[in-house]
Amino acid sequence: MQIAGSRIAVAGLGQSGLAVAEFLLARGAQVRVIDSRPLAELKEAGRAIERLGIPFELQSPEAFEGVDAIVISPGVPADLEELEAARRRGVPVLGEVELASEFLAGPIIGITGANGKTTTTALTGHILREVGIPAQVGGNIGAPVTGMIANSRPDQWNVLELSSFQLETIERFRAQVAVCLNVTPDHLDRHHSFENYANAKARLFETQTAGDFAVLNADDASCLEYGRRTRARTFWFSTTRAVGGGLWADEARLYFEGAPFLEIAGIPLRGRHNVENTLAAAGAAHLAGASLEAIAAAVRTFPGVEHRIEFVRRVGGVDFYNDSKATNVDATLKSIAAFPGGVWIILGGKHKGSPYTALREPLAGKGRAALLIGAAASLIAADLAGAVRLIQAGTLEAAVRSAFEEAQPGDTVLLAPACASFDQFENYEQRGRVFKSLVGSLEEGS
Ligand code: UMA
Repeated sequence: MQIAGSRIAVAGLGQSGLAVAEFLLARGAQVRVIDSRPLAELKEAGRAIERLGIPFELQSPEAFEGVDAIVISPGVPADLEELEAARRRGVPVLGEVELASEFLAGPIIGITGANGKTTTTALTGHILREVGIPAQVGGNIGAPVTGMIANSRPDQWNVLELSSFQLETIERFRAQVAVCLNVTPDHLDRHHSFENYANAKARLFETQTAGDFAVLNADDASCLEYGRRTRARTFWFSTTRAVGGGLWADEARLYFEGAPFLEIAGIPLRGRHNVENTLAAAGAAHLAGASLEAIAAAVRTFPGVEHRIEFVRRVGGVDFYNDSKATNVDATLKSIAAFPGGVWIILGGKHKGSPYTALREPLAGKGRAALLIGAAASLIAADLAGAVRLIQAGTLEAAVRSAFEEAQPGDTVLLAPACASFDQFENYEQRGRVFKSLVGSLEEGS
């Protein structure tokens, strides 16, 4: 893509938009930034573009006129009418990841899935670094791919967590090793249907070529479909059965081609879903050149990921866990499955379109109560009525206080909200930090 001298609009001024604007400016483009929120609300990113002298426009049909190309942030829906109109005028509309991939040096491990992406990405990066294979980690996990270009090198792997929002718009972006963990309903508010959501993730496998690898979950129907759609060689993993040429696990160990290489007790992460994540990370790292023995040693030293079933503190015999990253029902189900019982679960936030009824059965068995917060509280109450005791807490602060007042030694208080955070927080990270600080201020014996 011709950048120097081109007029390029960047839609969405979050982390990605800022990284893209800085990158394009440095390469001589005439950049303009567009956001649906006024500049004053855009905090650091707003101040940064003011410092750089990049013009800003509030989102409107006119703001997208008079440009040669448009680059969109992951949070900006690709089917916005303004973008459709630009396409009709012949103006290319690129996603942030698509733009970045043209300039990113080095091979790519791309990791997607409804749940487990962050843990698997961090674990893959950790393994590669531990075994001495150069790697940098980014994407949906925190650093926009565009922000990784400057540090990229031909001999260094780029381990990227990729969301459906980032994959929906890829055309030439290609991962030498592409991983999918599972596909369960998420982001239906944005993608409108499960089929669209699964098709967005499918792009990761459709852009691969014959020399690449697709690391896929043999227990997941969408992954089986991706295996049919890709030109890459498939490398399967399973937590239910032995798979030829791939990785699998029984209740005690992980195996590759019939030989055990890691005992499950050696994985320092709670829950069966983390066995799945470890299989996928091991597969990707192996395809990037790591030996299974070295992979096993590296897995044992993985410190885990913040906001992912993160142990916060034991107060008065009650354990507090932060799983703020559980932003959909499937992630919350996996979180509950990681505990034996006695769970006070904090649920709620911004509704994402899926029902909560799947939580009834596990909560009837393991839940002491569900403490409901945020905009989705009444929807969740309707879906869970009669299955578990419900406490309308409203805020995270009230939920932590009520749970602590009533929980008995041996119980667990778990923030695993099954919702996005944007109704009450900036993002799931801030929600997790607020939870940890509330838990940090609880006093023993109070
Ligand atoms: N905006 C518009 N017009 C719109 C919609 C949004 O202008 O129609 C603006 C918003 O006002 C806001 C900006 O777009 O100012 C935000 O853009 P963004 O949502 O793309 O935010 P970034 O800060 O660039 O963060 C994105 C990812 N966010 C989303 O996909 C929603 C981050 O993933 C990612 O870490 C970051 O890029 C770096 O790659 C977060 C996330 O929640 C963690 N991801 C979802 C998930 O994991 O479930 C997919």
